[in-house]
Amino acid sequence: MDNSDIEVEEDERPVIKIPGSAHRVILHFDLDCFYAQVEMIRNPALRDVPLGIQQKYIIVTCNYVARERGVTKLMSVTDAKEKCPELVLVKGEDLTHYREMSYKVTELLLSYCPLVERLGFDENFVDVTEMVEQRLAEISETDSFSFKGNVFNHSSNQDANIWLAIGSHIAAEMRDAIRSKIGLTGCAGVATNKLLAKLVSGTFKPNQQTVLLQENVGDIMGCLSGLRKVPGVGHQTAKRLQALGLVSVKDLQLYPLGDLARELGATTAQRLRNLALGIDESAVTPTGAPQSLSDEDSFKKMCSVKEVMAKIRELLGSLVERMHKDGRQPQTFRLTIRRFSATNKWFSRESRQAPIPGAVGQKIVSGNIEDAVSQLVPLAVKLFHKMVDSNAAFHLTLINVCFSNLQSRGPAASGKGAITSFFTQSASPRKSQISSTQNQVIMVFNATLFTQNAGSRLLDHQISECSRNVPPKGQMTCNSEQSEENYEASCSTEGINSDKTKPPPHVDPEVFRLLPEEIQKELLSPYYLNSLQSHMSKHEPLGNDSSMKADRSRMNHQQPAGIRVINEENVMEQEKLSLPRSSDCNFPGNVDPEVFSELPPDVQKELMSEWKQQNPVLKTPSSRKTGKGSISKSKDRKAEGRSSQSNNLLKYFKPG
Ligand code: DCP
Ligand code: MG
Ligand code: MG
Repeated sequence: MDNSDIEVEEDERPVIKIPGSAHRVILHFDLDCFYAQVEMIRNPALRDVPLGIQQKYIIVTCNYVARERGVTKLMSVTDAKEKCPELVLVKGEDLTHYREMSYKVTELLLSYCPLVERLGFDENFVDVTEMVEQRLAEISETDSFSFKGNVFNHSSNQDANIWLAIGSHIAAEMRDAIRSKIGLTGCAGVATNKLLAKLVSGTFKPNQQTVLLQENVGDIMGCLSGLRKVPGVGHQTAKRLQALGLVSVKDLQLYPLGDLARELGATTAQRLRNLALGIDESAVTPTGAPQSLSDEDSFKKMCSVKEVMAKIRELLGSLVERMHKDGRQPQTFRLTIRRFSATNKWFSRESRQAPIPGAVGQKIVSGNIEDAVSQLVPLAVKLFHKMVDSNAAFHLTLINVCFSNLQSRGPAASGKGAITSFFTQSASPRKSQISSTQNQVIMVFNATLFTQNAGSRLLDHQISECSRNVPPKGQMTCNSEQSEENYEASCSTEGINSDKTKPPPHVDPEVFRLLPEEIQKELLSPYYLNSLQSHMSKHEPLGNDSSMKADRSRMNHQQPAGIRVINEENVMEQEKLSLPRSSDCNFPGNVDPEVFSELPPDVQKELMSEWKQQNPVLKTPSSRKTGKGSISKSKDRKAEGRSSQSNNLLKYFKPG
């Protein structure tokens, strides 16, 4: 769309014509005071008292009784107590029950319609277009249609949009089911796209629903108090727009698109313009099982190895339990730390990863939790020492443990790794637990620490937006699935292409969507795709073992290609490091040789024998040529990365 699609009326309110999207019916659900509702279900005595959910020193949410008394979300505990001395506080740092309830809601919605996309813990988008079409086909022309619930800015002379009217009935049925089957109330928005459905769902709260008619799109966009209120416009983008003198949504609607394109690039300019106009063609993308599971905790100061080990053990305890319930076998373990930094408080994460010995992985799968944890702790500590010189003083503010590269184990277990297995997770006594997207975000984020171009700065921001779940004071446990933050990724906004842009093969779509446009483009360029293809075929394992191939395709599906690239680089490092190797057994691509060399001998032996038995997942020619040293390595590197483009791409994936 360009300026010609906007007609400016005399009062300068743009009339928006949206091609082709009028018949999509998208619902957005947002549960009421979610954590507080869960606690009220767990303890009905809390229903009628003002209730605040506390994480560290912040009230992350409060029930509507407390809201009536002036308590607001994200208020400090001190302020909240001042406003409402009788406020009852419940600790909300263990997310287990919230997660369980959250997945129950998604599961229930999925029983109506397959197109359900989670957004944070308490929100879901549902594309009910097909359901509406079916109902429409079943009704006779004489049936009259009314809207269920509220209609935004409704006036009596408006034509009823039959599609949205049916959508409002479906939304009401779904909300009824969520209330009667799970016991939770919530709001719903009914509109023609995700952006508008999300915007309108919160207009009447709590426990209500609202339809947005196409003719009121301009009204709802005009109601937003600033650009930052547009879902998808993050802090950084709002700042860039402000530098151009654009503060209100209307400013952005009316700013010449050509000028905006000159400042921000054509794609970003168009996307932002569309957002300001309420146009969002992104699809409701069904949420699958997480591609990684992790757990983390943040704290003010951790400065001894003893404390670090204790924290790692504690985090691993609950993570291994969750992994066991998931049913898949993790292949890779990653440790992430955050050092204290006065200037860059939230974004200075570093991580190292290592393969998990099969025997340990199997212990996780079979539920031998204690043993698995005991064997993982030394691995984690080795990774820790790779990042931190414990002879010198150190100051950590966060530790994250993560399992990735999750492999389903045969048909019997394959269903367990599906999303349904996340609906039934039972209690485990941990604070913040993170899955899927956030981890991928962290992984990409680590890459950005080492690059200094505009693209990576934007990416830093995208990630900061996605991780913006830690309050300014830094006291709060980091929750992974926060809705507002994730919306940017979910709606493919903030410098991200539309969902329609397909990632290249072997690139995780979620990670892809988070990349800056320049990088997306580079990854999609024929040059890169060709080099990727020849690269992949170079590393195909020999032979025709179909089971191996199946495994590998699963791995590729679960692990972004970039990570694979990292690992290959690490393998190449072997020669320089002259690390242990066997002439007939090569390290698979995901092995960090330095970490390998520091593993306990029995674990090393176990891994070596495993690799001997299997073909390595990814063979790197240079790692086989012992004795040729760095010359052959650099030759190999040159040959592999002759394309400067693919070389450029590597830097975005290089680990810390
Ligand atoms: N949450 C959090 N930290 C934040 C924001 C939210 O831990 N910075 C948690 C607590 C909320 C839940 O996420 O219960 C959902 O967030 P919402 O913004 O949807 O808020 P609520 O559901 O609590 O209230 P509302 O009725 O306004 O939707
Ligand atoms: Mg919400
Ligand atoms: Mg909510």
